[in-house]
Amino acid sequence: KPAQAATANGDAIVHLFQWRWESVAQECEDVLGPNGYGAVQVSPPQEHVVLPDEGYPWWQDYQPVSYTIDQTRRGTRADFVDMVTRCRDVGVKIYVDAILNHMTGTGSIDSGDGSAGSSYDKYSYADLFGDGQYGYSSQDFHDCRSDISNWGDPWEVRHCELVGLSDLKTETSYVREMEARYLNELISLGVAGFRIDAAKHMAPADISAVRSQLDEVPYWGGAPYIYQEVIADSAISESEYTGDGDVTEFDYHRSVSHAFADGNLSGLSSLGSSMSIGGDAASVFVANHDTQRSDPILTHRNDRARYDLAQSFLLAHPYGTPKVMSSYDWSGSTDQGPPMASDGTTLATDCDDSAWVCEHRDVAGMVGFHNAVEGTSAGDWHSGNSGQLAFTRGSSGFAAFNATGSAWNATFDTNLPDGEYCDVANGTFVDDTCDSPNSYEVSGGTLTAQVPANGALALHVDALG
Ligand code: LAG
Ligand code: CA
Repeated sequence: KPAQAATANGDAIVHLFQWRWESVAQECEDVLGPNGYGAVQVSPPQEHVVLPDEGYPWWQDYQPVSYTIDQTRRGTRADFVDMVTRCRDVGVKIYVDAILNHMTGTGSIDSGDGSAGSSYDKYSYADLFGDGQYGYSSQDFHDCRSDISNWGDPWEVRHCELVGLSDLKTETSYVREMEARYLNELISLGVAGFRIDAAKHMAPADISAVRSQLDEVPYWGGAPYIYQEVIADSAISESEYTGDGDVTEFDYHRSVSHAFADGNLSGLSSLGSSMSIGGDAASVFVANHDTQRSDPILTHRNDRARYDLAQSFLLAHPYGTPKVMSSYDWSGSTDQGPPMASDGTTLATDCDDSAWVCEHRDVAGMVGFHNAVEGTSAGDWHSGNSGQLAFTRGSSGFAAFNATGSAWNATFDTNLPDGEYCDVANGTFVDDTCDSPNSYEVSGGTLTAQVPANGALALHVDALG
């Protein structure tokens, strides 16, 4: 076991959607590690279909061709390994978006060569690991070879095809073994967790069976962190999956997004208790790569200030494990891929280029808040009007949110020890340096301040001075 050079940061995740591996590594060193982000969710690292006729859409990456961890549009295996190591060395874990439910679909291309050169067709994949030893053939896919039509029937949701994608027979020991092999190879490269894509479309027992075959994470130790993509409805609930890890809580996404979009924060003080699972099992977010396209409530595109405010709230509130979105922008169709070269491979991220939104940087200071207040509950709720809300996190932090068009001038009872605090809602606090335009004096626990219009204020005990 290597010497532990870095200690792990907290639990906050950032989804660097579609970033190249080398850009993720650089961001870990420059921004994520120093600000306390705990992990990056990276886009799928397995060989995928390549769809030039459809303009190399982002979603080609959700159609796996093999479990080869090489030659995706985001880089090579060596780039991937280098990223895991460089992020680890600054305390940041890598979580992989793992596609276990399906392989490819019938789009413009239903057979051909994948990004690493393996040939495939919809129900046949000759070489899953690039060693000529294992494949999938027709018998490894469910017999219901048509789209899910009755979403009220859990059997259909799990055994028929999701948007025409060939549906793996995940109840068989062979498929489970292949999937565990893939995940264990990622673990051997240092990957510390998995988002289970389309978990709702797999029986919980199938996920359990794969999970039980997983190795311990090297370096950090322990089992990999698992969070499962389940858009719960009346047929399938989050609680069916909590035995295997965290579960996405879409009610949280809807409640928080609507509250900040509408400028009505009054319901947020009872947020945790209105969810169907406990915060310790919930994976929470304001937007994800699907909702920002197919069902946008509040995104970087419609109201950047309110969206940033909502992502700050996500990091300030105690419910769930927060996942911050970091997007690239699109001008036309929601299918549009990330900034790319003419062969469809992704370009390095440049946060100064507006094509890459990099909104995780806007809330970087709030990650330190999230880490500093860990273990405390939210209390002392205070509101000016319905668009304004403030709360304490024990005696470790105080945050105020103003989703109105005018500044909120108030005197607050913070519970904080007396001192001069850096306002991490408007800047960062790294290496004892406050890089924020504002700092505030707390005296006798009291703070007199102006919370900016469509803005926030946040103080915590690890950012004094
Ligand atoms: C997910 N979570 O459970 C991902 O978050 C979501 O982004 C994935 O859909 C989905 N599950 C499958 O992994 C994405 C796009 C789909 C796309 C699919 C496969 O949102 O639109 O489907 O990835 O690439 C596309 C076409 C469909 C076509 C299908 C098969 O849009 O029209 O039927 O490919 O060819
Ligand atoms: Ca399925």
